[in-house]
Amino acid sequence: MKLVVAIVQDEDAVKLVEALGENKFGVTKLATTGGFLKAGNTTLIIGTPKEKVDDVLAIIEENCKSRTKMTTANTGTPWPNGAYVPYPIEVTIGGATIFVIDVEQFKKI
Ligand code: 2BA
Repeated sequence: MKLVVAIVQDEDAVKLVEALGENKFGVTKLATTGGFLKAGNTTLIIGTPKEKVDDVLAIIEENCKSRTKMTTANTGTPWPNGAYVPYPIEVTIGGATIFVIDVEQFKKI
């Protein structure tokens, strides 16, 4: 048994959950926040037999796109008045960030 933890963009989450459900995978959806952009994203946890992990990864790949987003960063050195000046930067957010974890026990009580 494996646990697939997939952090995906909110824009892709609904159709990804639908596709996983259509393929009979159990999935739990969590509303999460990225540490860098401090914007909402979605984390899915999917428990699955290890021989089905590749199927889960293929469904994630089919349903998640990478996108660029603009954000702001502060300059490294402050102006004489002590203020940091924000400037725009573009970041590429991956289609999904995925961890595959061994499950020691799986029980439904
Ligand atoms: P965020 O932390 O909001 O990061 C969004 C995107 O910003 C990242 O996309 C990356 O392109 C960029 N980024 C992140 N940290 C950066 C930094 N220190 N300097 C410059 N750019 C930076 P992804 O790498 O595709 O990550 C998408 C989301 O997946 C992340 O949202 C975070 O929620 C999660 N994530 C990524 N790597 C992770 C990890 N090692 N552990 C846990 N969560 C992770």
